[in-house]
Amino acid sequence: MNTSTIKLLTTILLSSVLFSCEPSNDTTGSPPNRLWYAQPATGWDHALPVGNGRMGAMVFGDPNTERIQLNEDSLWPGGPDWGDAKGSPEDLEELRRLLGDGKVHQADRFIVDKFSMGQIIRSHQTMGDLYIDFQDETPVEKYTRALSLDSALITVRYTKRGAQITQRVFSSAPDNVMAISLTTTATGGMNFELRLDRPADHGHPTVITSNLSENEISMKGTVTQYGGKLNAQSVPLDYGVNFETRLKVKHLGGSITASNGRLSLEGVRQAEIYLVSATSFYHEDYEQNNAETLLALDKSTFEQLLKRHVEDYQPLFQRVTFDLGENTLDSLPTDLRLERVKMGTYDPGLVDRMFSYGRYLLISSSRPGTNPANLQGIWNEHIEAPWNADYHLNINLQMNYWPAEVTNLSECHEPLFDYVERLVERGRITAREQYGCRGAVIHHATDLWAPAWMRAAQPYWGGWVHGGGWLVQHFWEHYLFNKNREFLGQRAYPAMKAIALFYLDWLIKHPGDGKWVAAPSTSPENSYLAKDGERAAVSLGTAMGQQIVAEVFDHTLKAAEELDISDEFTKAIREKLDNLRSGVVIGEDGRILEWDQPYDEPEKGHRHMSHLYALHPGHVITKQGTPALFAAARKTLDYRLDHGGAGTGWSRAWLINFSARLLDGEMADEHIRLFLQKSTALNLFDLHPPFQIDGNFGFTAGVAEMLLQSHTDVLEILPALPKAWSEGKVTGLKARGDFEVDLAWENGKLSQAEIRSFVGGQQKVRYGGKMVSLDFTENPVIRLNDNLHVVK
Ligand code: FUC
Repeated sequence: MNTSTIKLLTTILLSSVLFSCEPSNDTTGSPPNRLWYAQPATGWDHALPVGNGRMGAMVFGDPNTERIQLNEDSLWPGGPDWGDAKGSPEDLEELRRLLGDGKVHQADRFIVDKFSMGQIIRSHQTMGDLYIDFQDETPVEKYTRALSLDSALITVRYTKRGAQITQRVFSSAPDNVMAISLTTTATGGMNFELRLDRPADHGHPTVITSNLSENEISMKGTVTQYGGKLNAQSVPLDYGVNFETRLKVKHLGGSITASNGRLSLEGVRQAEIYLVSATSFYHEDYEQNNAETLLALDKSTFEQLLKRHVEDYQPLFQRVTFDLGENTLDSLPTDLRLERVKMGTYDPGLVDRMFSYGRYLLISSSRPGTNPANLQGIWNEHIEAPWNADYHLNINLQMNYWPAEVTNLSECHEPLFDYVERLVERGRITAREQYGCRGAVIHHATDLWAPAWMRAAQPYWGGWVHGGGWLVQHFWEHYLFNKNREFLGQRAYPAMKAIALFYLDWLIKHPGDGKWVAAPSTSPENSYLAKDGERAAVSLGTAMGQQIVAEVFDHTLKAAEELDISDEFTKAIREKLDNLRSGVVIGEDGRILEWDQPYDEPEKGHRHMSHLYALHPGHVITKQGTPALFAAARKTLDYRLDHGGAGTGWSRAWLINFSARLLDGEMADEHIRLFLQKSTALNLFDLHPPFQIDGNFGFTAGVAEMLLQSHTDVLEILPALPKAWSEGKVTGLKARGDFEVDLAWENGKLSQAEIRSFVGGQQKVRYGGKMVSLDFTENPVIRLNDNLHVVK
């Protein structure tokens, strides 16, 4: 054992002794489902997140200079004015000619030159920071900082000069406010200064004012991006979303004064700080909106706001519980617990915490009426964030929503649908002007303004047209899970139809076999070695492209059938689907081909495993239905992993989902361990690195997939349970067909399953090699034992 290991073990031992009596600060009682720490955050990804879907914060819990980093989901520079299309249908013809002639390097250059808007810097931005300066460095004692997942509340508590200080923070959806309360038991109260700040954008600061009569500070401005770039050209953006953030403080005892944009409070025993924020993206009259929100707040106390917040949050969060029966380590701070895991000790309790955390993060970053969760959810401290904290559509945005249906947070999926509908509208212009196609095309990355353009400085990461094809599957899945016909007819079908229509026009006949192929095509972020041994990206079809087109056609036809639609359009899809080039072709070495031909790969362990889309999130490759492909998928994954695959957090999270679909609990478990060891920050945020939230959501979805699957016509119970999860229980998971499922297991074996149907009908259920067919028409609730016998 080296000295750092000994030091760590001693810390862990001491902490468990010191903190084993750390009381629950939960509003809901025990057992506390929380992340907690025995010290202030040492960095941004040690701080704890709260959010109401639109407004978020990272709470550091610093007793000297507290920092609460603030976010709002529409703080973007620029506008919808950077165009929709580049290039022309004639350019597309030329590109296809080059490909047909095997001039792939020329095709690579051509696609970028003619169609791409190039590299773009236009980023989601931080709202700034609230600082609470206590200006008192007296050491504190009995420090705890906790995020309760049960009540979406952060509590920081410590003693300073013998007095106990408590800080609570939450972000309320029903009251549209971020609320902070500070209390002290010191009879003389406490002194502190409040200030708002925002990082300057290339030397351009945001206007901050304070107004004593209102006990207020406000911060107003326009989101700019003076370092903006379009197509590698510097394009300073001095326009964007206008915003106003207002802070109002109420205090008990003591006094308050304002100067230099700060509020100084002296001798107060209690302070309540309310932050509201509104933007021109959501409201033309956003200042008026803030004024109304603040006025409404006057009618409630902090405790009433907290009560309403918890009452709003809990019905979502409590729909699902997951417990692996290992809560003995809850007395250990979360960062130390994670350190133990990184050193090789397994901790199932941390796995169920991570699962719940993913649901907490989705509820906190994606609520009806907000923008969808971006690459960082809503938590972003930058003016120029990594990858602009935007919407990447070649896996990342989709992964954010993988847990939405199966973990019973269907409403949290809604911002994605609103957003995709905006994308489809702009994508219609792009499809028509750029390619001469009907319907809508959506490329690989976009932002608040929902342009559907191609954005590629390099063809291998940007020359991809299947963002829309992948995204509309979410509409179909939402329907499968909820069986809401109105949603299917009014929202899902029109979106699916727009994309299917594009593909009808986009497909060409492959010069080799004459079958329909989506070309030009790339495989997300990856390249192949062309005949001359040089890297190339664009090709005459890719596995993922073909798989997505097939799925769009198949699901659009199914949707049409449900809606009793049969017309020229459905006929045309049927014809093309029947003659579509397969996207799941097994190569000579037994792996699934990623491109239209078996090329050599320069990056054999590439993080994207796009050619396995048909295994997950697609439904085509299954053990029972396609055993040869199932074996080939396994081989494909093994090969990627043998060459150093799953190098990013989200990639590892995808592996958990793949393993579950391969019905291999041990493999899933291994990737869970590796995710925690290699890709998890101290606050349990996923690390690409840096922080990228997709991995958190992918993790939660993957765990759900290990417990319950419903992507075929069979509901699979505990399909990938690892040995390490010898006992546990999960309640409230959802299955396609509108079922809710509770499961309990002991010694690695199912002890009871309860399946609740909301629409009735027949359903096949499988567990441990046994299958039964159940009729829910008479009995909407059916309980089964490990033999799948119905029990009372
Ligand atoms: C995809 C990935 C990268 C990164 C970026 C935001 O394109 O290939 O790893 O996650 O999105």
